[in-house]
Amino acid sequence: MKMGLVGYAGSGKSTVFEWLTGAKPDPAKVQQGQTATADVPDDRLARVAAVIKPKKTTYTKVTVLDTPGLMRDERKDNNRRLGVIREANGMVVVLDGFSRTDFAAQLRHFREELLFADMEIVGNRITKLDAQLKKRARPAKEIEAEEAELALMRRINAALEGGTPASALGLAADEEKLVRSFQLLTLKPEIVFVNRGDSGFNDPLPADLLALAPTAVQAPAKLEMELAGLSDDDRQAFMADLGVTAFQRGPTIRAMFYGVGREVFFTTGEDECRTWSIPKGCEAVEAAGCIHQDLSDRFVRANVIGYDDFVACGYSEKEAKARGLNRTEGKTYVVKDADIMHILASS
Ligand SMILES: Nc1nc2c(ncn2[C@@H]2O[C@H](COP(=O)(O)OP(=O)(O)OP(=O)(O)O)[C@@H](O)[C@H]2O)c(=O)[nH]1
Ligand SMILES: [Mg+2]
Repeated sequence: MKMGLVGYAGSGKSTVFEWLTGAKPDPAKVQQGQTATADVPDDRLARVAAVIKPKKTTYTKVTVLDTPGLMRDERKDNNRRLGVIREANGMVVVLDGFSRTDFAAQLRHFREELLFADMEIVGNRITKLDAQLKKRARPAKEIEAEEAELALMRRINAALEGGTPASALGLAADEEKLVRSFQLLTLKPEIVFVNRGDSGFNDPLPADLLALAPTAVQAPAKLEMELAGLSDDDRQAFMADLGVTAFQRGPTIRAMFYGVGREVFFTTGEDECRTWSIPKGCEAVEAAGCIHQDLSDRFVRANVIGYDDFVACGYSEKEAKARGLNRTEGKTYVVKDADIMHILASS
């Protein structure tokens, strides 16, 4: 699960990168992008582990990608800069909330950059397909496939030109497959993060921003890093002074993770308790593949306990079994967030 931090130059992406991952970005590697990971905190897993006391507790991670910022006045290089996030599964749009107050305008402009970048890619593809279709004496099947792709590309292009992201077209599964290799930016799930300064972080986000991005979140990234570096006593005093009631780093990582359509399931045992990242609403056989491809290929069934049932049974599998709350599910079972799963595979 890779999330790209994107935004205009100086909006604080590299600061947010360090805040989230604890890793300092290397200024020499800014142009090609750099990654580090962060655990996705989960109180539910912490509670499970506190009772089961496994040898190891493992939180699923997100990989965070720092990218070069876009230029406001010199757009020429922006498509290359945006290219760095094409391989990411989702993006975090970092808005400057410490030196500017025009959050909605920043987001609107940034989304236009995404539209322009996709239009260039789709436009190039249309030109290429047009040229290819002029060549004669080829198998009818090949021509048919190219015509279908061309029609789809024209539809996407018309949407982009009208200011509509490709994600709003509701592409069918086969259409999405057809365009997957182009890694269109406006198809990527997005979450908006307002990088606040030393004040204003307790204010609600403005309505015009929420109208554009209802799941937007905010935090004072730099301030939290500075506070984290203080002694306990100093930290408490400064937090009280500044009005920081709780650190937002953990909730922000969770918002990023859930905001782009991920969920988790749990595996539990004396050796290890852990969360596994899955796409929201996936089937048991796909979830099994998130642990290991083999488990998916040789999937037989899954034993599942819903998280609330597990809690009601005192985090005991035995008790869940005794109460008939340990269900046997097949390949197509739709996994719920925080399900406790044991996957059985054939040997
Ligand atoms: N006061 C304040 N300054 C910040 C904050 N976040 C970043 N800055 C400052 O803003 C400047 C740019 O921050 P970066 O994190 O390097 O921004 P960036 O988005 O990575 O910039 P590019 O890589 O050039 O696109 C630095 O001088 C930071 O110290 C913040 O929350 N508060
Ligand atoms: Mg940077």
